[in-house]
Amino acid sequence: MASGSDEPYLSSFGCNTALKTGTTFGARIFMKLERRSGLTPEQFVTEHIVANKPVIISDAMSGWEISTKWTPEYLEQKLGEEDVQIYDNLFDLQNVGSLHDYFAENFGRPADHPSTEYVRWYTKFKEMDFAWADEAFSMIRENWCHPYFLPSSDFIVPFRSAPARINVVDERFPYKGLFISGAGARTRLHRDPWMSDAVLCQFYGRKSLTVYSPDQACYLLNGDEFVDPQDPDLEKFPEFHKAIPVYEDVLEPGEVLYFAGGWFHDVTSLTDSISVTWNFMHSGRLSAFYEFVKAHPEDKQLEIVRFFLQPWLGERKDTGAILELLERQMESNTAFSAGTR
Ligand SMILES: O=C(O)CCC(=O)C(=O)O
Ligand SMILES: [Fe+2]
Repeated sequence: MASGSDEPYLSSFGCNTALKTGTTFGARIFMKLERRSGLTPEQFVTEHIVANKPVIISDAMSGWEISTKWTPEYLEQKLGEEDVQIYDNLFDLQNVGSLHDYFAENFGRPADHPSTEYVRWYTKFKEMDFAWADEAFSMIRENWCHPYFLPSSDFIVPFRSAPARINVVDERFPYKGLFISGAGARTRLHRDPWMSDAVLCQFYGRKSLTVYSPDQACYLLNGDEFVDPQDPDLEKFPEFHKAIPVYEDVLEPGEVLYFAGGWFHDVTSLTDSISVTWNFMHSGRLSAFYEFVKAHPEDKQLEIVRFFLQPWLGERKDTGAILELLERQMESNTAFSAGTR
């Protein structure tokens, strides 16, 4: 059921519009994200993935025991001894240490000493031994489900030959991770790699969200670098004052957020927080994905695409191999043929 505002995204504030030069906008107009419930996977694909429209699904965790199985105490008891990946406020790995030590140093801090370290404990996405979260996810697999609104087939990344279905609880997805953050810890403004879509399940605590539409890239990016909206370097980002977030909202426990590919987001933990996230590329966005790969053949994060498509790419490591697979997929508009395996 649709709820919240149905107004357009204010995309007229994008880079290529008459409003861009020195316009005084007056009151800043933000919207709450649309909140929906009872959404079928077919509706989700058409109205959000293909339409490239972010949304919060407010009933996605009904029936999950989030108030007992997703608390710091529960995770401490189950996973406290495990080593986790600790990041800064973007995606630079800082350290590997025990989850127990992270909780001790970063949860329950006084308000005037916010946390700055962020546990992003990913499942394997590269061929190397590391403190991956695969084992941890298997230890808590009974405490959640593949969200009911999310399709379980027709993904391009991770790919499965039709009619196989894929389940996020038991299988790897790109950047699938447990996100654990003390109050104040933040994920600075960014958009997710290779235009992929992301899901963020909020189990414990609250997060504030600031979301900009893809057409504001010219105000928010300088090369590969993202502006920090809370401390903008105006020499590097001289047009930042023209950028206007489309949505400002707070994600509450029990809610699931869908970040549509290419949307910029800045996320701050308002309280101690526990979330699970993962990314994907669904066939509903195949042509946008193809155009991205073609335009950015050297993009470092395509390494992760290669990891997930490896059985279909064989020994080839070049981006041309990915493009050929996508072309075949677009021609047949069905799953990659079994013969390519
Ligand atoms: O929850 C956060 O801190 C950031 C989440 C995010 O960037 C994502 O899921 O793509
Ligand atoms: Fe993100």
